Amino acid sequence: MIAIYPGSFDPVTNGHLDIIIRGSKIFDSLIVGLLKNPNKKPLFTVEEREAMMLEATKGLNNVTVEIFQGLLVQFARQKNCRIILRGLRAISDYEYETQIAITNRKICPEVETFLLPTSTEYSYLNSTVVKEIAQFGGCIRGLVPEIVEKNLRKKFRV
Ligand code: COD
Repeated sequence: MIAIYPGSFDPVTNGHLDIIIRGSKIFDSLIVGLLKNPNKKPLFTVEEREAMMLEATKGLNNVTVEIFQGLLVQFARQKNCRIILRGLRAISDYEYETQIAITNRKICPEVETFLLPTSTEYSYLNSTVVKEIAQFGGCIRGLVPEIVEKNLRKKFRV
């Protein structure tokens, strides 16, 4: 069974990676779908985010990384995939995640969403917090893959 793990991944954190590693053990193949959203101004370009994701997932044989635009369910259809995998950190994520899941099911009933609770050590972590810590010179070791730590330092010149 194929699943898509979609997101902005601006940038990928060890919390995302935890879901990818665990998801890769559940599904036969896992596509990490990186959204290219013309309405948003991310810190990293989609190509930079893709390069970091490829490096972070390079040991995982059944994981591929792809950029998508437009509706997630259209991307899922193109890939012949009926499962969307999402991570759940806290109860605060629940509302947002169920809203996306129900919307996606409304527009494409054959697609189901699987919510995987995060490992406790990453339950506080998100890309925004990581960027803020890095911007002001704080230590982000252990929160993100090495390549992301290196690129954040370069971006913020710290
Ligand atoms: N531990 C575990 N999981 C985590 C952690 C963590 N520390 N941090 C984040 N996650 C999970 C998130 O809960 C999410 O499941 C996933 O990782 C990705 O997170 P983000 O923040 O990178 O991605 P989002 O939430 O910005 O992604 C939103 C989508 C790209 C899925 C959404 O905007 C989308 O599908 N857009 C396409 C347009 C569309 O189809 N719209 C209609 C449906 S809303």
